[in-house]
Amino acid sequence: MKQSEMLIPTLRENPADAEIKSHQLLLRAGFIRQTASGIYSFLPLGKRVLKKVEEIVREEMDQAGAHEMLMPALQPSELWKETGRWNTFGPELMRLHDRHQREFALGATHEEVITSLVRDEVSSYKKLPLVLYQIQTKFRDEKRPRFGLLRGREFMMKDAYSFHDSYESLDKTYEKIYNAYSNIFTRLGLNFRAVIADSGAMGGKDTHEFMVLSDVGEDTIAYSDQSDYAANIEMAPVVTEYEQSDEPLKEMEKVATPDQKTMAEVAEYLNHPLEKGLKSLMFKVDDQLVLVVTRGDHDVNDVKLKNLYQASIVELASEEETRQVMGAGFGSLGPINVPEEVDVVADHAVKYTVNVSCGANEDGYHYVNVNPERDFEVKQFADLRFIKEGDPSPDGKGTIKFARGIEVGHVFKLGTVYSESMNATYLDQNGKSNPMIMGCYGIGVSRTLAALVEQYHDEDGITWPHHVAPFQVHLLALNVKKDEQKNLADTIYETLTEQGIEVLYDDRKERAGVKFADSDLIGIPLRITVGKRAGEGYVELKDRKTGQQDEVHESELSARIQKFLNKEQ
Ligand code: 9G3
Repeated sequence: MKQSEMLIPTLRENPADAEIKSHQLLLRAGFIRQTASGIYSFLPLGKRVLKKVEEIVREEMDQAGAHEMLMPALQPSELWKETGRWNTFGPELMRLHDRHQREFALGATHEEVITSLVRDEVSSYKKLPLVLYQIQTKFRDEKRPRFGLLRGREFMMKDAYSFHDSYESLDKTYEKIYNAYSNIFTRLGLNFRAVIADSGAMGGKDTHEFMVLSDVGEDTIAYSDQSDYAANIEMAPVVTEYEQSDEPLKEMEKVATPDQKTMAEVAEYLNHPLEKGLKSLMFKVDDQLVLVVTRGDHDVNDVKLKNLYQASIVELASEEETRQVMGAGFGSLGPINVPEEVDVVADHAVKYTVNVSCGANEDGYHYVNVNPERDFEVKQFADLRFIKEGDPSPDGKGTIKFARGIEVGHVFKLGTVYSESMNATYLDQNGKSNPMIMGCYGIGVSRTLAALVEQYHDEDGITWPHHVAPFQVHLLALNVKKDEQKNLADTIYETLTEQGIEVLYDDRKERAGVKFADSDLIGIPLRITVGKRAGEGYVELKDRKTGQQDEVHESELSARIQKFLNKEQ
């Protein structure tokens, strides 16, 4: 391809609103342009990379026995009403009316569409298992789109769905696709971990997320320093064995704590460490008010709270709602004398506290020397806190450390959640009707592209891994006005193209400095520079990743390039 014919609008500077490297570099190297907040155009270079990532996904999904199809982005609301998700999803689900005023969703995912299709077309166990996938645009109206392709409102996803007549069959497919994902992210050269995840609103049981390790990742991974245990912090169980303190119980006392609001302020004022205080937060769990009590040095894990109540929505109650029912504001809440309509639940660690402080449910007052069981009741103790670095690993081996991750894949064992609500059944060999057992499996394809740039860049620009680079070779003619340079570069371009090598030919009338800077930004793995020594047939080869460069005569060029392309990353 000749750059003089293409659209590759490179930028010298980082655009103001681009905060992370992948967002900055994809804009500066002319791979994407923003059309609206969270909505992007893929320019030719970006589209070529997207296609290569998709091809690797396709190869591995086909290998795993999945069959590609394509579903519509426009989804009739009726299907989402069958599963009840038309109402459980809020403004994030983009909706519109057609010319007849009928309601539609723009597809955020396709469980409803695929299940209604399979319900209509499959009715016998003989047709199962069935594994279908698509690579298609998804729409999710994120409240705060940010970080370029990492969190967009329109993005490319590979989503697969499997249908089974037994959980053994589901397990087999799940494992095949889990392995296909490992192959995909390995072939892409990504530093990833498969972590145990929380199935959240999807119901079902097993689920894993594929995380690319990155400091800009929004997810936190809790992993063991002595085993391959790794889990999304949202669900990582706490297995700490708290020791029973033998400190004698003291008389409970009410003390004034004027204007002391936060845990830290109260602990400071009452002169005790954080863990000798109780933190009480008021949540709305669906329509139930729940006061969640943790030790002062722990944080409430709202996902664990949600799972404890099997709730759809969990959010912090507002201060006025809290004051109305508790008679006090956020800084003075506690588990003593709580009105009936409020559930009080506590993290396991609270059971082992002795002589601690807690809010008195009266502004500006706290109790000290409070002891669980003696001074307050809880509806139940449960694992309700986030795991912390240094906690014992849930698999019993080593201790927990944290890492940030970008979620690029997520696989779920759904079970019959969707097939029951949509009545997608099959007849088994005894002629009995059963709900199909399902799995679903996603990869954020455009997000994966951004994750690649996060992992593969240096101070000069992107350093694409060979298999996904937009081109294999970048050919620069430094001065196209000089015949010997232009003729040699033209010849090299034709020869390599004939050999099936993908060449981006910078044939523009630009200064050498501009060509070098653009080439470093765009990040094609191998650069050929035709310059001053073109007359003698010598060109310069440069490896974009290592920076190594040397002079090569045009007669050896093809051999050197083949050697470079065959070299494993
Ligand atoms: C929605 C909106 C956002 C959503 C969903 C639905 C996430 C939703 C979970 C999944 C599960 C799997 C198939 C591929 C792999 C992931 N965000 N999820 O269902 F309406 Cl607005 O998408 N789907």
